Amino acid sequence: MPHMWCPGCGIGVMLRACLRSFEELGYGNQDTVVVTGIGCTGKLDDYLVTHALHTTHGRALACATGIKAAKDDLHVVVFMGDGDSVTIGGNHFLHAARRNMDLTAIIINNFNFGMTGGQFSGTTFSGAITQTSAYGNPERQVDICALAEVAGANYVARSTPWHVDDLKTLIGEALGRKGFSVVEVLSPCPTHFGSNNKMKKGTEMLAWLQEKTVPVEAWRTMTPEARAGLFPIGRLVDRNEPDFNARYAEVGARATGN
Ligand SMILES: Cc1ncc(C[n+]2csc(CCOP(=O)(O)OP(=O)(O)O)c2C)c(N)n1
Ligand code: SF4
Repeated sequence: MPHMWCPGCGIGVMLRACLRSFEELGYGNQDTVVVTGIGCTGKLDDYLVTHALHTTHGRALACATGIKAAKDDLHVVVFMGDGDSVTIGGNHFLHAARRNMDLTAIIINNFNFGMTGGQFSGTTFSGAITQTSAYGNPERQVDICALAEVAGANYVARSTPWHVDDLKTLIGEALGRKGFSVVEVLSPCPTHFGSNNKMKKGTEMLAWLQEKTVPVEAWRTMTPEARAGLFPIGRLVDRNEPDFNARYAEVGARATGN
């Protein structure tokens, strides 16, 4: 199918893994709502026939929260870039996790603002070269998965398009969990982040992602020094706290004496 993404971009690989999981879980176009923000990732609803809400930049989780609070029977799946989710949209990310909203957030973390030309975002690591940090990013990066965990998400996982089978499994698990579930997909943007950091080809970025990631089981045995600059991948958090709608229903029952 013709699409807008650059050669070597990871978004299409993630979308394919997700659609295979939709099919396996029986998610149909009447009971599924895809919510997106603005960016290369946010464009993916153009290629779907589900209900879709293309929101403003950074507000996808706020809109998805409203949908889920009103229509608990819908599957609500939110696709965002690292800008949408934890930079301009960081406040909504924190509160969706804190409320444990029954949403699945799938986040393409390509370490920069892809659509607008490769400026640094909240996940760009220190020293990285971007369009707005020609001599190295002076800021430190947000760890999306750690943030989701401490804020209260039920399920948190991380993978990459290099690990495509694991990626599909983790997305399927996230979709199947109640409460706020997050899958961070570390993803190549060869056009901007890669080009700015000596990885012009998608294959070079995939090899780099392979080097930067460690299965979480091995990660747990490593010293803090050995972990520096690496990302644990796999299922990082899996718990079963009540979601927002369940707790709201309890309050409703108390209020009405039922
Ligand atoms: C309120 C607002 N601020 C800024 C923009 C400009 N803008 C459009 S997309 C984007 C960044 C997209 O980056 P990200 O969310 O990481 O997605 P990617 O393109 O990398 O998939 C920005 C800053 C906008 N559309 N709206
Ligand atoms: S600019 Fe980057 S994120 Fe956007 S489509 Fe191209 S490779 Fe993908």
